[in-house]
Amino acid sequence: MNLAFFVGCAGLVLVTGNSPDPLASEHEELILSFNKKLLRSLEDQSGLPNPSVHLALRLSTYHNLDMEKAHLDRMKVDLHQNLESSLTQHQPVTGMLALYMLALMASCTEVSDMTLNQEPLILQLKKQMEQEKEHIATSQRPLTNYYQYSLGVIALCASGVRVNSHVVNKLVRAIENDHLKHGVNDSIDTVAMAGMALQCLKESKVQLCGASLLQEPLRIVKQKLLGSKRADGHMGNEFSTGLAVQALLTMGSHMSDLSASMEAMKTDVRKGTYHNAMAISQTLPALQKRTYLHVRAKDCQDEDDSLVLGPKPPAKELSGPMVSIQVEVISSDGSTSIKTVEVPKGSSLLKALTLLQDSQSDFTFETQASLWGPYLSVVNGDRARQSDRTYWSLSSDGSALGVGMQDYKIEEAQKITITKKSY
Ligand code: B12
Repeated sequence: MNLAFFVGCAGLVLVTGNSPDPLASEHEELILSFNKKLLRSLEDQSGLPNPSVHLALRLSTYHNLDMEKAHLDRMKVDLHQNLESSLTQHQPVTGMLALYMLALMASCTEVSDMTLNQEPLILQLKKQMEQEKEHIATSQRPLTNYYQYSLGVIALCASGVRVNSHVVNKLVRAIENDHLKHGVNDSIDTVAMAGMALQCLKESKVQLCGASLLQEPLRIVKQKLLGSKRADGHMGNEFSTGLAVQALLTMGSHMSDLSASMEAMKTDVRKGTYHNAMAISQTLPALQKRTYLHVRAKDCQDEDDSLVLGPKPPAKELSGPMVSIQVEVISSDGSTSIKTVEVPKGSSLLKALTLLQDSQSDFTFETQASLWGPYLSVVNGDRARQSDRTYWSLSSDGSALGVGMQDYKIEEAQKITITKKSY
């Protein structure tokens, strides 16, 4: 028989008879350190509070209740105001509003009592979904993307609201017609989110659409997720595996089918692949076998309060040798420019582009804040927009970057290509 108990801050130790299971305790140590890394990200209060981070912290087994409460309060003021002003400016906020609702539910806050610009929060999300649905009807694509559309369905469904059957049908069609893309490639993150949305609907007591309508799209989602598994266990890539595991867990997959993916994520944690708080927030729940659908049954009584952060480690100074990089910009009309800049080894791409902008009068760029960090939005005065389905894609020596401009570090000479693409 397995017995479980806590050993101070060292975490959970599983005991079989008298002998501790070293693998189980190693797993819990890893989770604890990963959880602390996510908690640490709350100390940076320069940007908006991140609802995805909040959601993951609340879904965890381990907590620092004071820090989580302070973050919840910041969300209710800063994020709330930001959403209100975006709504006033008629900007789509589907994904952010959905994540905010899920984060509130995970903190046992009654979302049905809350308002945004004097209207119920839930009604605001319903309206966003109506607009998304209308946009699909006229332009064959959501206003934002199917990742956010699916998050919207999850948030409505998890709060016990019936989701309009036309909204559901649009998601079902998108799955059947293979429209869940990241740029032009398959988006396993989006497939996973869509799968969780449909699974929530299937289990919902208020949903009128029959389980039979959802059976085929759920089968396609499961097949896509399992089919995306690489030899190293990742589904899609390092950053989609956590969401894919979550989705498969909601669909009733057994741990034996997911163990290779769990191992792949644990190897990533050990290697330090996940340093962006957003990446941690999408991976930690899966490592603890939790999913976004657990917010439906969240009980905030008698929670653990054992997570404690030590002093902040000092930031690393860059004083290494200089590295020379070429920066190529390819505009939508195909015109190309190439510039060279010297940067300290280990600099981020963001730093490199800033140095280039400071040294050359004919290169400029702008970024916009996002949950993943700075997103490259304007290059040489040319803006890429969600509304016209264009973006500035990033690659190095011909290979697409797997991370953004703040996380990508320049370790050696290379050619960075920034291309305006349509999707
Ligand atoms: C949709 C999407 C896109 C769309 C965004 C536009 C749109 N309206 O649809 C497009 C196709 C343009 C895109 C581009 C890129 N993406 Co993308 N994207 C996503 C996806 C599927 C959903 C994002 C979302 O809507 N979130 C919900 C809302 C509420 O959060 P948000 O932060 O407000 O969303 C905005 C930002 O996330 C931003 N965004 C999208 N991708 C990225 C990537 C980075 C690094 C940053 C800083 C911002 C950013 O666009 C969102 C909409 O405005 C995520 C999957 C995921 N797991 O999160 C991948 C994801 C975030 N993208 C990723 C990557 C790598 C990129 C690119 C860097 C690819 C490249 N080599 O060029 C570029 C960004 C380049 C740049 N200009 O800075 C990775 C990031 C991994 C990491 N560790 O950093 C993810 C996790 C996919 C994956 N599994 O690999 N993306």
